[in-house]
Amino acid sequence: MMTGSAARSMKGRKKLFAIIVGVLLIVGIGTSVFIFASRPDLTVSLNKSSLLIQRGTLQTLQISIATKNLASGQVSLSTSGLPTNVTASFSNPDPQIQAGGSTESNLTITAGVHAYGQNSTVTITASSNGLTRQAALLIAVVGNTNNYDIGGSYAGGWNITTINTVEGDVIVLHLTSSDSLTHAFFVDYNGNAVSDPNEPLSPNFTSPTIPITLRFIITQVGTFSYYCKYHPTMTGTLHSATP
Ligand SMILES: [Cu+2]
Repeated sequence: MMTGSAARSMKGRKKLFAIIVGVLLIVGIGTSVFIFASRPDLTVSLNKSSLLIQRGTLQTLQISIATKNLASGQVSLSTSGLPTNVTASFSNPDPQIQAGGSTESNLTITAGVHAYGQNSTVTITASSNGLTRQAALLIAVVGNTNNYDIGGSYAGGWNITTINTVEGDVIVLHLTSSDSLTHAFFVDYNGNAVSDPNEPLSPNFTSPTIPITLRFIITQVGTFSYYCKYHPTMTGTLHSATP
């Protein structure tokens, strides 16, 4: 059983302890903020995070580089992870940067006539005075657009049984049902004869006269089958080459 004065002194010690912890926390946070604020830093940023580029064309982006608490010097810029037959060049690959200053360079991305690649993450690296920072740019190379009017029936199959294309091309199908039955077109990239989430699939269509449209980009190279989702005997072959 604690006496009244013992309880009071216990309360006093707890209060003192809380004050000491509070002071230590404030000093600690203050010191971290100071260290963080005076830490040398380099930032690199792009005016775009993704780029859709047509085969055989080029596009120019801006890169901004800034420093904080870092001595003046040269910045070296480089890229990695470009899609096949895509090149990158900097208007100024080694810009000078002042202490606490900023600089810019243009980055020109050129997709050759044989370029392809749907989901390439290109890394832009900037280095100066021992610090290295990176920015990411997602690039997809797009090819030509090819339209096909495809009709299909359960008894007769598809009226087009071969599609020749190249990776990166855009395929636009105008689909009709010759027998008014319900059909749905899909490309079977993985060869399991069923429609999977990452494979192009049309909505159902039943009209012999009013087509529905399926638009997709060829993302793979190889020979694949296409089917009707409801009638596996309705098949065709899609040949996709490298551009
Ligand atoms: Cu069908």
